[in-house]
Amino acid sequence: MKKITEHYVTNESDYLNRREFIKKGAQFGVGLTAFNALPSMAEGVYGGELSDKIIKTNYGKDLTPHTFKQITNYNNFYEFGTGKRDPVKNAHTLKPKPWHIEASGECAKQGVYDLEDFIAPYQLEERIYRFRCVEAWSMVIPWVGVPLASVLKTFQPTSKAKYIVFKTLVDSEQMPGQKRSTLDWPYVEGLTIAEAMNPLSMLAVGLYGKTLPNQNGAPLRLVVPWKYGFKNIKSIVSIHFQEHAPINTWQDQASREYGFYANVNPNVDHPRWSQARERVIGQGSFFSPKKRKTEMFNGYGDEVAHLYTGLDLKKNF
Ligand SMILES: Nc1nc2c(c(=O)[nH]1)N[C@H]1C(S)=C(S)[C@@H](COP(=O)(O)O)O[C@H]1N2
Ligand SMILES: [Mo]
Repeated sequence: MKKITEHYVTNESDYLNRREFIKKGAQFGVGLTAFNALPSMAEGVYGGELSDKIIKTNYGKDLTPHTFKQITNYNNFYEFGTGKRDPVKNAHTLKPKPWHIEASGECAKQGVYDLEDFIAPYQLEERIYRFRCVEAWSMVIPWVGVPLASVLKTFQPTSKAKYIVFKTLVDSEQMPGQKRSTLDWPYVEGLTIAEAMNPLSMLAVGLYGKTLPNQNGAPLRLVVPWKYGFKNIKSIVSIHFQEHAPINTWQDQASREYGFYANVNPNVDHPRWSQARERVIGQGSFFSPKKRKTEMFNGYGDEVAHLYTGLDLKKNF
């Protein structure tokens, strides 16, 4: 019995059919509540087991990832507070299982999907990517996830769909930071369909081979490594296809400072600070932090520069 409990709780992506799980639970006299009580402890802040069917890729094989501790203790997730340590302290109230994602708008396969069913068709991949926040700090993160392009193929956007728009959960019980109007909830982010189809774009379900810790956006978040961190929307519950460009959360907050594209660019400064260099988290000292030069498109120009030919990147920041 213990074995099955652990199996279900710790294998988020083991594609265990929900009905079969309920059957097994009944067979062993275990109710849903018993199972549901466990994930927040097992996965909670620290990340639970993922399927061992994760393939390694060449993405970032020459990069040295930051430690699990660094990646999970220095976060931006305003649904849990605005301090960098607030998410790790507060995100235990988020319940990443069960989790549903709604697909809507200009696509053939509209509907509400259980996360396990949503992710099941795809091969999980590990990809090590640079991560660059607009606040001029950076890390290297070993994500686990699936190419966003594969997910788009499943949902079949219509010819009218020009943009994909993601939304984060709204639930102030699970996300106590939403009791304050720090941002206009839900957090919203969008990409052009061409950006979403780029092979670099992924939906992450884990990092360091484990399910996403709550503070990193469990159970599903966007990863677009050539863009500033705020594009990488966390804890996604909605994917919507539409014809017109959305107004994204930070763009809405301060349109002079944050644009739609938010491509990492050392030549376009933020109105209040330079973007020429970045502070590498955990390197150097407090008084003398280690800095590196910001790379155009965060180092992913070969893969994405063609998306922006002819576009004035100073105007379209
Ligand atoms: N829903 C939601 N998603 C979000 C944020 C947020 O506050 N809420 N912060 C963004 C910002 S500004 C950054 S830098 C990254 C941080 O991701 P990390 O904490 O996993 O490093 O998440 C992004 N996604
Ligand atoms: Mo950020």
